[in-house]
Order: sequence, then structure tokens, then C-alpha cells
Amino acid sequence: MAKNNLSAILYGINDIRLENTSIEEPGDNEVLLEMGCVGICGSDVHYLVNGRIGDFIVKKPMIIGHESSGTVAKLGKNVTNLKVGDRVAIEPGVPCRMCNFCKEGRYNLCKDVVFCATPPVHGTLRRFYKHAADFCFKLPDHMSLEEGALLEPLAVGVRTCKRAEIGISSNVLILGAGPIGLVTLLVAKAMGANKIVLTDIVESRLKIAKKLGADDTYLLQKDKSEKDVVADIHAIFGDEPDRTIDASGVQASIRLAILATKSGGIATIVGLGAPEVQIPLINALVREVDIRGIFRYVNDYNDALNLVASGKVNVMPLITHNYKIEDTKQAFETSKAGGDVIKVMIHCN
Ligand code: 572
Ligand code: ZN
Repeated sequence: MAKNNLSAILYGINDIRLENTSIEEPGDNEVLLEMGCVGICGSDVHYLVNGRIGDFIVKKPMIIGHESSGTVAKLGKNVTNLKVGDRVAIEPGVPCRMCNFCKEGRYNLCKDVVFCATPPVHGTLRRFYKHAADFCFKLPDHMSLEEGALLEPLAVGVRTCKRAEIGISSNVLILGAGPIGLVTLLVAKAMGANKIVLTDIVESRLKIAKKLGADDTYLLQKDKSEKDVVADIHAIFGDEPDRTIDASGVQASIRLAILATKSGGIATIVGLGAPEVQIPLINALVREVDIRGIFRYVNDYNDALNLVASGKVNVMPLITHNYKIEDTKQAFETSKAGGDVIKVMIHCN
């Protein structure tokens, strides 16, 4: 077992450094984990490139990473749900457990949540990390640490499909074939959706969507009018999609999601971009199209785990690149480049 605690620390814009940090003692209800895999999320890249997301600003050096898995190395004295050697997926946001949101079971809305790699909270991209034992999910023997780390974005897909009320008769349009659009595709398929179509501005991403089981894809082109694109989408479905999901956060795409939704349907917005966007609100209102948002996930990790453990979802094709923690800088350069890159996975030990 490696004894140092090499950690990937974000010091400021485009300044990631690998340094040794101290190995923490787990609290009574925590476990110390020997970290396995950490996937790079769009938000990690955003903090690296911009030093902030909205009001969350990297003011002090912060260890990056929140899509993670590891192996239990030490137990806090009250921990009974895990044992040393268990491999786990880590749900990265630990809520206060005391507020009304927590008590109602909507702990994703807790204002005092401690969420990995959201400033000023340190993240998981290090050799050793301690975490609340009840936010660690034991992996069955046939699941890998890579799959464990991928449960984090998959849980976002699960939350999205629950909010979107996907069912066996759903005709689903997903706008954006990046990691979140693709996990949403995987979950919507597993939930039995009737037809799923993905759109993107990058052809190679649509190819991946097809490989992952999209029934059809549509390449968005800048010079086409909104009206024509909506007509094209309706033609692909041979109907109007009753569930649309924007996984891009781009205004033009959010507008398309709303306009393309069948009257009485649901448009769910997952991708977050600019804080304010112009949308055809009245069009949605008079057609009783519900517009919904999602915030991370809530009680979705078990479902994500079961989807993978049962073989209903295969997340492994999402991984396009692998790096060792020592090569974190290159890993982030690759992730920044985009294009054919879907998920960059970093191996910590
Ligand atoms: O995997 C969870 C996750 N959540 C993201 C982004 C990336 N990954 N969110 C978007 C940004 N918000 S936030 O409220 N914030 C920076 C805390 O704007 C959180 C959810
Ligand atoms: Zn994330």
C-alpha cells in the first residue's frame, strides 16, 4: 500500500500541482479510503479554467475531484455498514442531516451540504481520503472501481430520468451528447423509454450516442432556423417527443427543448450554462409543458449501482482516456480538449 498521500491541488487558474498532503484520521462515523478511480467532471475543468462557477470561487488551494471510488482502509469506531477491504463508490455530497430538506429526504437541497471539490471543500483526487461511511456504497465483487466512480455521473442521469418521469411510452429527446446526455440516454433506455433521439453539434459525439443505443441522432447546424429544426425533430420521431432533456446548458438548445416538447409534456433542464437565458415561457405555459430542473442527485446512488450491477447499464464505454494520478495535468489537458473525449478517468493507486 502506498504510504504517501499524493494529491491534485488546484491553486488557481490553470495551476494544478501534485503535492503530498497528510492522511486524515477517520471520525467515528467515517472511513478512510485508499482511493481507486476519480473521473474528471466538466465542473472540475471549469474551476481549472475559470477559477470559479458562479459564486463558488477557488480562493484557497483546493484538492479537485468528486467522481470517485476507493477501498476501505480504516474504520471509524461507530461504523458497522462496511469493513476494511470493501470497495465502495463515494457519494460526494454529505448533507447536514438536520434541516427540513434533509428530514424530508430532499437532502440535495440542503444549504449546508459539504460537497467534494466545491470551494472551499477539498475533493477526492488523492491517494487517501476520509468520507462519511453512510455515503459510501459497497460495490459487488463483479463491479470495478472504474464503474464505481462512474456511478456519480450515472446518478445524475437517474435523477434526471426520475424528474422527467420517463416510462415505457416516453419518446425522449436529449439535447447534448456529452457525458450527462449520454448517462441520461443509458438510464432512459434502462427505464424502458419507447424512442430516444440525441442531438449535438459534434458528429463524433452522435456516433457514440448511437453506439450506446440511441434510436436516432440529429446534427444541429447553426444556419437552420429554430422552426425548421423543431420540424426536423418531429419528423424523426414521427410524432412530438413528450419528454425533452437539455444536457447542454446552451440557450439555443434549451429553447429547442421547450419548443419541441409535445403539449402536456415535460422539459427537463440538466445542463447549466449562463445564469440567465431567454426562453419561450408563454409557449410552454399555454401548452402545459412543465419545465423542470435537477440538482445533483438524492437517494439515487443505490439505483445507479443496481443498474450497473444487474447489467442493465454498461457505463464502461463512457471512458475514453485513462491516466495515473501522477499524470493529472495531462489528464486535465485531455479533458479540456473536448471533441472525442467523453470521460477521462484517473487512477489513484
Ligand atoms: O456531479 C455533480 C455536478 N454538479 C454540477 C456540476 C458538475 N457536477 N452542478 C452544476 C453547478 N452547481 S452550482 O450550484 N455550484 C457550483 C455549487 O452552480 C452544482 C451542480
Ligand atoms: Zn460532476
